[in-house]
Amino acid sequence: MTLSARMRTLLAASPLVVCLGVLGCDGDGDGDDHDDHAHDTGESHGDTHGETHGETHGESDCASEDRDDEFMVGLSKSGEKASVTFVSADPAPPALDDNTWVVSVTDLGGAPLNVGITATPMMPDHGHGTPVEAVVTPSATTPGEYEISPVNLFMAGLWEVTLDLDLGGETDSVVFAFCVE
Ligand SMILES: [Cu+2]
Repeated sequence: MTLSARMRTLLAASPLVVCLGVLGCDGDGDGDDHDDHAHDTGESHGDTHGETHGETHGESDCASEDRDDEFMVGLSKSGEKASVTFVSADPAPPALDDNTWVVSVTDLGGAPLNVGITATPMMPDHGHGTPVEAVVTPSATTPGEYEISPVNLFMAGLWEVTLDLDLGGETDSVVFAFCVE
């Protein structure tokens, strides 16, 4: 028996190879739908948000970025003790350079919290932040509401903005992620 003949015999005898061959021939046939659907369920949430955004149709990096939050008034992140919710953003959605955000901070039950906030923008893919310090100003009229400005996102790409909360003896933090271009 020649070497190649032995290889063919081994390949033909292997269920794995036969199975791969069948799948390969089947390609995108309907037979696989059950498994694929189960795998995709987790990701479809993000896609749904993306579609409501509507305007990103091009080939830009942000269009293919899936680690970012889709901005909307009411976008909210919860830590272990507090929730932070967007009241407004200028510009909206957040964009390159200086941004002014107004957020509402509550406990997990929705009651306004009096907190200290430190905003720290970082670009996770580049490992740098911004030298521009955001100033946090409590609203004079609305408990739990704070203006954060400037949130300086000076480079195109994905930014993660961590809001560290000083709850008076306790701390918490939330992260908002936006891709700007
Ligand atoms: Cu960068």
